[in-house]
Amino acid sequence: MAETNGKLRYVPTTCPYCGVGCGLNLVVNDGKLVGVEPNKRSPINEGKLCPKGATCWEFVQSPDRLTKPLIKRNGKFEEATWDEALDLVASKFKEIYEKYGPKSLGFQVSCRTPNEECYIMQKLARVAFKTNNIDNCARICHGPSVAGLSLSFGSGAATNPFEDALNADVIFLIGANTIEAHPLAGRRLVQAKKMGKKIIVCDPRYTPTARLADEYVRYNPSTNIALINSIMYWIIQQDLHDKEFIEKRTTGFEELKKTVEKYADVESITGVPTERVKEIARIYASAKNAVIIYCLGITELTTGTDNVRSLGNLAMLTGNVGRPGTGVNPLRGQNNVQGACDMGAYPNVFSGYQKCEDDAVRARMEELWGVTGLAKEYGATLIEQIKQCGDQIKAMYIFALNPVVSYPDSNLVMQSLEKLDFLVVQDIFMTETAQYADVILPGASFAEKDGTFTSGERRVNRIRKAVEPPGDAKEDWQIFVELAHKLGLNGFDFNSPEDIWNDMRRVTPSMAGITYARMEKPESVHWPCPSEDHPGTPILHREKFANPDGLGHFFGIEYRPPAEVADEEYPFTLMTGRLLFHYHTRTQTGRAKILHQEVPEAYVQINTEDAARLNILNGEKIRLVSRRGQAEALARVTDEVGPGVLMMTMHFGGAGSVNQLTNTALDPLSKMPELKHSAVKVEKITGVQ
Ligand SMILES: Nc1nc2c(c(=O)[nH]1)N[C@H]1C(S)=C(S)[C@@H](COP(=O)(O)OP(=O)(O)OC[C@H]3O[C@@H](n4cnc5c(=O)[nH]c(N)nc54)[C@H](O)[C@@H]3O)O[C@H]1N2
Ligand SMILES: Nc1nc2c(c(=O)[nH]1)N[C@H]1C(S)=C(S)[C@@H](COP(=O)(O)OP(=O)(O)OC[C@H]3O[C@@H](n4cnc5c(=O)[nH]c(N)nc54)[C@H](O)[C@@H]3O)O[C@H]1N2
Ligand code: SF4
Ligand SMILES: [Mo]
Repeated sequence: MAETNGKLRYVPTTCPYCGVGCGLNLVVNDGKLVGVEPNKRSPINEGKLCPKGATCWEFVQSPDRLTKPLIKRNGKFEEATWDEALDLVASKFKEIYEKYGPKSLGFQVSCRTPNEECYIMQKLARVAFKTNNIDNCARICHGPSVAGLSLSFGSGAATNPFEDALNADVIFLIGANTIEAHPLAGRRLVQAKKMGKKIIVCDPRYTPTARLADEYVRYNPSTNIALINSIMYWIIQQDLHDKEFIEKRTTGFEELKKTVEKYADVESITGVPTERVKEIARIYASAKNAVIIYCLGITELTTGTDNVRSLGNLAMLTGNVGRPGTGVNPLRGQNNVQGACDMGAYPNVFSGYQKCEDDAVRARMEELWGVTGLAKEYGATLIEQIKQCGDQIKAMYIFALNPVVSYPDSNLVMQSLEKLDFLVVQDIFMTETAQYADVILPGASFAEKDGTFTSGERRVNRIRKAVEPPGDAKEDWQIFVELAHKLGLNGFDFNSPEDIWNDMRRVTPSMAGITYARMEKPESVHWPCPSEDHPGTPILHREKFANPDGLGHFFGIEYRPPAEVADEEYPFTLMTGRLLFHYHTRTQTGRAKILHQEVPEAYVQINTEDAARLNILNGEKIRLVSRRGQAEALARVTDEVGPGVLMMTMHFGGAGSVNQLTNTALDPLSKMPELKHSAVKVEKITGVQ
């Protein structure tokens, strides 16, 4: 904690980083943040925080926060008044809309910012410009979870709360490095282990989470479907499937059974011997209660939606849905990625997943919002918007995202942004992406505004204003209100985030019962919550699934290889991911001293045999080259990845930016790019370093 005059104020709020949603108090002294303390009353983190949560106040006070609107003139940013900046944004967007129509605009919504801001941005885009070109970064995160779980269970959200893992006998983790990426959910795994629960971890990499496992299964990257199908084959073979559950609550079992018959032996694809698959099948299926927890190792592939549906199959096959200690749980990544989707920052749904294509839904929204002509058809997704820049899309509004570092194929992203007639970036820092903007709007950080974040367990948590934004920076919701007024829109007379929340509740049946007053309790409320006397719904699908027929749907799903596989020229498989101390593009964690010092530079894990063969030493800087670009990183020589496999950090920009290498090939169902799999070659960097 920084120095203080002893008169401290404690403001309860929610961590701005990951989707666990830990409760913390911001400590304020003399109008400035001086530290944080964990909220002991929060049932989520029970008085604990991870290193990111514990330092989340530091970036707020960084001297290089954006403090004034900036307009680019003759290639240089110049300070401007809010009126100048917003007049320009309003007139440019109007002009382009009138000239080229609704599909010429792209709106990219953050998952870092409160529900209220996601809601108002999508409302503004839909009402003012009659477009569905609205998407959020769930597209490159848990888009396949939304798509896959919706198809299997009728709802795209996690089925059970984090702490419910303690009620399971077996915890099946796949493609999730929870100890580093969701540390306070990881704490539940440590507790479960102490209670004698069995933990299975399937990951191509031996991660800090894998170290917790009773059963660790290493398999070849991106062969998830082959592995899961084989596990299901051996469950059925060993007669361990739940016939009563299948009969009463599901449909499509015969199709599944027929498909998995081809997957008795998958060693040639996955690298896992059949006896081992049989054993894992027995352990998972014999549990009274077993929960599946997964993350990006499942979703960030061109098979993302199929991978998720395969996990749905596995849970239903063993009757592990709808009770404590069971379910299929995507660990939602960003602090408000669940919320951004719930709020309708999506190209085919309004808030609460009400479908735009449904005439009755649109008619109701038009009536409630007092407008006409809302768009019906599916809009362009995040990466599709990038690909359409300069062609179909002429202007773009990027709200609290850093695509130049975080989207696949950075060179393509930069070229695309350059092709736009007009780009607005609304951020709290001058990012790699903001450099491409025509107008930069300075927003406010989580500590400088009120609102709500919805965590990965569908719990809606309050954030509260502790300090004022720096300089002329404005709370982001206010920027949207003012822009709406400049555009002459009705229905945007909001005086507070709570006003916006109430407007959202009015149009969203599944959230209607969650008031700000109810969120005063540290445990808050889980949606669905249709009325104020409804207790909320921590566990989904108890009696029936959310599909229209009330049943869970099995799908027969075939294994498909990734879009780009290693070959003679690019012989390594590159996976990408996170480490404990950094968050995404480091605009925030890079400004927390301790976190920066822990890992100041990009690194890549390479297997000991490969390193020896290529004469690469631990700690040496090496170059990775793909068909799209190149990046440099320090080599970490290790057996945590197998031969032929590399794992590089995703957090660094510039020369160490992994997305210079990654592939934009998309999952056909969810449009997720293949961030977790591309083919690269490794080069030594010669000369003095
Ligand atoms: N410290 C920190 N925490 C974060 C974030 C952060 O940036 N930093 N970001 C947050 C966000 S938005 C998200 S979405 C989550 C992500 O959380 P995670 O998904 O848990 O994290 P990742 O490191 O991206 O990837 C998880 C694992 O996928 C594995 N993997 C890669 N390919 C495959 C495969 O084909 N099959 C399987 N089974 N596994 C594979 C990798 O080895 C890696 O261990 O983390 C959240 N929490
Ligand atoms: N290769 C590879 N690439 C990946 C991934 C991977 O695993 N591998 N993971 C993907 C995933 S899961 C995700 S979620 C994305 C994340 O990608 P991004 O969301 O683009 O990454 P962030 O760094 O979180 O960007 C958030 C931006 O919002 C700003 N910001 C934060 N809070 C506020 C606020 O309150 N107001 C305003 N105005 N601005 C704010 C920050 O300064 C920052 O610039 O990256 C994806 N990219
Ligand atoms: S686990 Fe996630 S929500 Fe909790 S303190 Fe760490 S980053 Fe924040
Ligand atoms: Mo994410």
